[in-house]
Amino acid sequence: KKATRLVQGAMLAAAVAAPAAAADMTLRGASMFDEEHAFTKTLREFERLATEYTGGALDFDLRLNGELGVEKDHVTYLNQGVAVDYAIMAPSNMATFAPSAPLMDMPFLFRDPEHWNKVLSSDVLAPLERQLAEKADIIVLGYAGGGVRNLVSRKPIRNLEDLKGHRMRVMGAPIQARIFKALGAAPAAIAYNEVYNAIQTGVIDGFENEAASIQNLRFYEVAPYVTLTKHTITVRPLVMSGTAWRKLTPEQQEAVKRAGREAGAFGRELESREDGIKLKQMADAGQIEILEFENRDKLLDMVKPVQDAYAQELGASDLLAAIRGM
Ligand code: MAV
Repeated sequence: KKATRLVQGAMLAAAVAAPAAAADMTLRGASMFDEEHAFTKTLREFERLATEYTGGALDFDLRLNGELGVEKDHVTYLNQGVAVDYAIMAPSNMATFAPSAPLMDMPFLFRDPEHWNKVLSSDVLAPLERQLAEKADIIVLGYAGGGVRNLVSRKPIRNLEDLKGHRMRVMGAPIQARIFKALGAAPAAIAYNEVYNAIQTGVIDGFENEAASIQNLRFYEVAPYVTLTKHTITVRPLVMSGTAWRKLTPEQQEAVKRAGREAGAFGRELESREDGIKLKQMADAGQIEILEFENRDKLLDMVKPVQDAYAQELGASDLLAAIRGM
């Protein structure tokens, strides 16, 4: 009896001392990777900052290792307002809900890291954010990314000749297949969690991806050749479902937005800094062989008409011109 009362007393004291300890709401997040991946670290930073800025009003429950599926699943959940409240994802996975979102994910969009950085530090992508909110009910809080995507294959690819007819997986957005078709490859949209097996069984001969993910999911085990086409510098929005967003007070929305923006910047710095390091780690460990692509500049000329046509179809020619002009 006495012991119970003591415990109750202690609990009461603790409650009085820390009145803000209990959160108002728990938000569930999803990552396809473990704690080591830049996306997961970015989401952790977002949680830390959002907790701080809301004075502990929000709790976070982040599910890792693809427990809640791949990004293609996450985007459906976010759109429906079920199962996942926040995540980081490739805009190419949002194509079904917001057709112009993949524009920010288009291969050869950015000249170099400086250009990429300039675009992401500006508000030039605001029209795409509006479309995401209206059509997909998904709120962009910030931008992570910063990995450089290269060809990853089971046979060496060194030039356009090798690329001819190359059976490779691309992300689901039609613009991805169009770009790689224009380069002579034979692209197929395959779910990310089927890529490893598809390469292993010879259904495809490769795909394209960035160092952080090649390493985290051990794609090098089945596709050890990495060809430096450097065709994409990734833009990976940190997003929240409109359903979760509307449950927040205006103050909490502001806090979460600030946390998302800052966590995104943290993630961009992290992933872009680690990109080359991770490639080298895998090469030094004998996991990958790094190859140059002959006449890489020629690829730019080949895809430009495809980019132009795609932007025009979306009514986004001005936006593309604005991005290119930065
Ligand atoms: C990498 O893991 C990330 O860029 C992720 O956002 C993409 O969805 C994935 O590749 C992919 O290629 O589907």
